[in-house]
Amino acid sequence: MSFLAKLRNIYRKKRLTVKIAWLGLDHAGKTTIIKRIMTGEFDSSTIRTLGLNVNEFSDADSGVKFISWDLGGQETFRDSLWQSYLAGSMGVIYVVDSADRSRFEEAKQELWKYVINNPQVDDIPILILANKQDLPNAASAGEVARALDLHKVVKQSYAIIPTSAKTGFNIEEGLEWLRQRILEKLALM
Ligand SMILES: Nc1nc2c(ncn2[C@@H]2O[C@H](COP(=O)(O)OP(=O)(O)O)[C@@H](O)[C@H]2O)c(=O)[nH]1
Ligand SMILES: [Mg+2]
Repeated sequence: MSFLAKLRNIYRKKRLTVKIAWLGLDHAGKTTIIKRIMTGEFDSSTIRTLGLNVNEFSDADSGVKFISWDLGGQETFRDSLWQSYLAGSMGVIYVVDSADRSRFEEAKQELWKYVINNPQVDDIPILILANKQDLPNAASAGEVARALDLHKVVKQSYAIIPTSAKTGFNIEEGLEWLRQRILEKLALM
């Protein structure tokens, strides 16, 4: 069963919208992965562009809302809409282009600035996707983890997994980790 189908049960029982924030540099693969997850239920009318780099995707059937934000090349993080969205999110998914080593440093800076060192994200689980594994020069998830300094993360619960939005490799498996964290959270609510 797919990620959305599994979350549908939560929505039917609790009428609770599950919000998930997708972050990463532009071109990492966020939109492609979201479309893949929403295949069959996805059409362009479900995308709302909230700002220059922000898109929202909703699935009425499962009550799942994804908001996707391109990081990089922006000086401020003052967008109050975005801050409140992050605060109400049950998970953060950070997508990295594993084949673009020239932007690993930038990906690390943005991850630490907007996610790991952001007080709004202190108790939100973080799933990092080392995407584009189908490309021959892609760095392994271990290499991406080292480049992002993940061993220094202490506050949050996180996981990093290799994926390919192109082939679909590991996407449902990776999201399963996040779904388990969400279920644990809901059990406490
Ligand atoms: N080879 C390969 N290309 C990918 C993968 N994921 C995304 N892309 C491509 O990378 C480009 C940027 O993807 P997009 O989803 O728009 O990135 P976003 O800016 O993070 O939303 C597009 O040309 C995608 O087709 C992947 O896993 N493998
Ligand atoms: Mg996009």
